[in-house]
Amino acid sequence: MRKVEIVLALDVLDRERALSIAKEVKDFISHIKINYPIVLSSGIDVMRDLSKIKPVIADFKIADIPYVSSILAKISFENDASAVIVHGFSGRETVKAVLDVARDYDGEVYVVTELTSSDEFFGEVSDRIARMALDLGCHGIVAPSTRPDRVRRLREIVGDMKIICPGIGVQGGSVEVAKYATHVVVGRAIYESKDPKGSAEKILKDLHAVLVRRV
Ligand code: 3DU
Repeated sequence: MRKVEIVLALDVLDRERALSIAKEVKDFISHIKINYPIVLSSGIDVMRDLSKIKPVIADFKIADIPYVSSILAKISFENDASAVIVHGFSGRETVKAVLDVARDYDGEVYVVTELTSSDEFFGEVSDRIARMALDLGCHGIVAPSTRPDRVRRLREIVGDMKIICPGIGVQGGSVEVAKYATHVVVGRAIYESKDPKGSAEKILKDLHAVLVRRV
């Protein structure tokens, strides 16, 4: 049966706390996603340490000119990221530049289509971003679990590419996206829980229940 895996979003500020949560839940997650909060507060070395526990996705949501974007990607891969996230709205040249760097490291590139928190400027634009990601040979797209209908539509566009869906838990996203996603991103619902391991296990069960129901 198809699997849906959890990407742990570690937006905590303290290095030791990040490592301890990652170790506690490692059996229930496939990846760790880091973002600016942990790197700006505890230094980029934390990426290397976390990558010894699970592959790290560097979610710096790269959105700059191709030259600067390629530097950001290079720094991420040099610090043991297995994948980087780039904003699709930055355009084809930026995404291509990031992809070129990723190839040198055997790394992956995931492209943000639309955010969970707002669809003010998205819609048709995110369909076009998904098509671009597919055309360029990116490895995945990031799509909102808060709008499962959009994820279904984006799945039609990208075929069998990875779809990574943030927003499960505190943001109120729906586990129903398990029907279309390969990965869901969960942060606070795990790391702010009194029982991070139990919470991760429960979310994984809920996702699998959606898949079983479907068969
Ligand atoms: O809401 P949570 O605590 O589960 O964290 C969600 C993470 O996913 C966080 O790191 C954020 O930067 C990322 N993310 C979104 O929440 C929404 C998006 O559209 C894209 C990324």
